Amino acid sequence: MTIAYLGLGSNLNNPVQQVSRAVSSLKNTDGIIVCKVSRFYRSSPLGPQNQPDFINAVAEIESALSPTELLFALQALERAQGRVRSRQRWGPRQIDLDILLFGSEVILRSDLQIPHPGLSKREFMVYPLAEIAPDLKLPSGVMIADIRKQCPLRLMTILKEFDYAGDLSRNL
Ligand code: ROI
Repeated sequence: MTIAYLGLGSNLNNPVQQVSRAVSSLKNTDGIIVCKVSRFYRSSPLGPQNQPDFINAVAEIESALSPTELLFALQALERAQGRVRSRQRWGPRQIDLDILLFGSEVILRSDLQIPHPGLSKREFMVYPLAEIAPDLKLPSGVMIADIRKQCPLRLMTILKEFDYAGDLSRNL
């Protein structure tokens, strides 16, 4: 079993419900145990601005699946949840499930890069990850807490009413 961190995001068709549904689907997936889920964060879109705000969260899982098997499982969940891949780069999406970290593995393939290449720069990944794993060290040896210090918060708010993480909320 490997501890992995997943980024969840949605900005279409009731994003809060979409992210909640993705958490439920992950819980029902063989080979995945969901250990923790961050609070939900509302963030302004990275990329084209003519799209709705996103709801983002990060989940900590235990994976019995290999990185490739996990990638395929996440893609199947995205499809089951009605994600249609559009041609617009960085356009709106109903659900997006990304592998941020997989143990201490570093994978640089054309179809899969771990750690997620945007991880250190995207506040909507960094803050929820630091919330549920404050002592986490990345494969590079850098601490998530130090990345968070370097990562501007921009326009991000926490949705209090979707506080899955209970007393972990002290971390922000
Ligand atoms: N912007 C935000 N704020 N959150 C996301 O999850 C997100 N995902 C994306 C793009 C379109 C790059 N922008 C995003 O894929």
